Amino acid sequence: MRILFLTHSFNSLTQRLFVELRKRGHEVSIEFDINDAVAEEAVDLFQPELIVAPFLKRAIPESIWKKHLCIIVHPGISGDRGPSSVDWAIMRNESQWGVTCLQADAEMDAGDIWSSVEFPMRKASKSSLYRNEITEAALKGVLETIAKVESGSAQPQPLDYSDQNVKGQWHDLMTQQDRAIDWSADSTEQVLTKIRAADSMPGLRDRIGDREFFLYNGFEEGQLTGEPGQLLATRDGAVCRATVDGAVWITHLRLTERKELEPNFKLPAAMLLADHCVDLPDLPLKPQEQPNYKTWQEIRYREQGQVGYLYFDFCNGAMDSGQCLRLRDAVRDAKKRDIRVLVLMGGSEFWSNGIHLNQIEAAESPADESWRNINAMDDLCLEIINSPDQWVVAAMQGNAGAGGVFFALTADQVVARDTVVLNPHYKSMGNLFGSEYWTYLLPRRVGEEHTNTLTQNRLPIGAEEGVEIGLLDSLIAADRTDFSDQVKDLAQSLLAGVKLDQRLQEKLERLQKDEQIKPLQQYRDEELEQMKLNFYGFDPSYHVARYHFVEKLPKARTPAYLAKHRCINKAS
Ligand code: COA
Ligand code: THG
Repeated sequence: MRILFLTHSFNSLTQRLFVELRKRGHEVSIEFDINDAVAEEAVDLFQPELIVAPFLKRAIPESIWKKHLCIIVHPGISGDRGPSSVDWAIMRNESQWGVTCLQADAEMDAGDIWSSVEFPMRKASKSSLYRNEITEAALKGVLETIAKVESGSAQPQPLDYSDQNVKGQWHDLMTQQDRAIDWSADSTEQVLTKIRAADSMPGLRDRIGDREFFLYNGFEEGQLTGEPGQLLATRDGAVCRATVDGAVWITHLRLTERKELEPNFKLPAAMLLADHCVDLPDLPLKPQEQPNYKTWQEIRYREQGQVGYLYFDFCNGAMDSGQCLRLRDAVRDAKKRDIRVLVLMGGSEFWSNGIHLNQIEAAESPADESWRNINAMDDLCLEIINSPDQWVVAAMQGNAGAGGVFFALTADQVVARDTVVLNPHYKSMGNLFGSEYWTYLLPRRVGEEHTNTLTQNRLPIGAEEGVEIGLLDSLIAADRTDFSDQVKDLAQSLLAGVKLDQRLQEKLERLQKDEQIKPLQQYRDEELEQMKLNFYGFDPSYHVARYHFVEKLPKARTPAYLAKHRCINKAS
């Protein structure tokens, strides 16, 4: 079918539906919901057989839904309606939630129901639920809806609140008043629930000292305590804050109002609270430390027999200079252990999204911080490439973008969860050339032709396509809970396998041969030569694109590489 996506942004859910529907042979084009006229023009140009709204905040105008079947992907159980569905479900501690595909019409979310898919809720942030359970349920519901539409016989069910299966209801937009934490009364669990329901949009507004912030990314702390609301410690950029029955780590903040020259985007909490943190103890945790109480540990190293597992849960997959170098040191230490297989487990939410654009934007000199960050990232990549004594596996549970994808290719074997979406390109960030040894790592896996299409098309690809073209080695069909079990089985089979010595020998010989043809240093120098131009040259497009990204400026139009309907007609 010819399907038009009408969407607020090309977010992770929209990308996953895009990848999956195209894989099934549908022709999909995308239009950002900028205003009614733009949407009407897109419909006229593309003449879609179906319109799908994966992530829409504005009403689709009657001029469209009267003439075209429009499916709203609503992140709620049947009968649930309103703009803050997931927020309320988290705040109410719902045990079961869902995604409903309903037909757009005059009343918001009251249209006929085409499908409704439910899932058990998980104690997680709104964006984590969105990237996982909601995306999987939405995909299932959209495929079910398309099958019904294609059948020509199935009809949607009118929303009928007298039906006992319709358990949802209307909920208003959640306000900061609804979300507010009372540090003198709320338990740790209540504080975490409130932060999760607002993470990452809009963030939970709270006062710390004399400033107001939005709070993001909370974790339970099981040992430190203090006066409720009191700041207790810092760790790797996060701050620990006491509750009535324990404490929480908060890793990121955003100023609600900014003064002259202050950043108003998400940054490490300790950075924005610098004045309050000077008297706080900094309590770093080494990756190999295994506290027997709940706490926050960004980089974790665990060992089972001769297999090492390195976890790195970087918020939003963004890796600043410090994080890259701490991870490089953790890899270096792991390589000294008596292990023969090293598994890079990435994070539970993201594998990696490359260098940290927010930290760079906030730096005194964004050009210098970009340079520091990309060199730290390259040092990490080189540390992994040069691992003669271990077989390195990259186990991608979460999505990856830009340099984060090529960082994964430094491993000898790359496996990914079948739900993963990759964006193996830098071009969305101005004319950024990219580094992470991609000019060495990508062609040797996918060849010249795929290298060009992947890096020039700027489109996301699914894990399955990644394996088909050789970007990835294999898929792991798993949900979040048993992904790591399956990775451990893989690692144990590698360890037990008779071929491990041979694999290590072959990997060493291949690297030596490649270095004779062209030293890795030369790949790095050539990439960084281009990046130096991106950072310090006359073309400001990287700095402009980064500013737009970090400040979340709305797009003025849908980029041509997404709005196919605007190219076809231009060409014809
Ligand atoms: N630096 C800082 N923050 C980043 C980031 C990066 N490199 N990549 C993603 N994020 C943040 C986003 O700002 C967003 O933050 P929020 O939760 O506060 O809104 C969050 O991570 C999720 O990103 P989002 O863009 O919503 O995810 P997506 O699945 O829709 O898109 C990408 C994934 C990778 C296409 C997109 O995040 C992206 O283009 N990131 C930048 C990649 C890049 O250019 N890296 C630098 C060059 S190596
Ligand atoms: N029919 C039509 N268009 C739609 C929907 C529909 N567009 C998307 C919409 N469903 C998604 N669901 C909602 C439900 C309620 C609200 C917005 C999207 C809503 N918005 C507040 C308002 O408009 O006043 C503002 C909320 C905010 O500030 O974020 O109530 O079913 N044709």
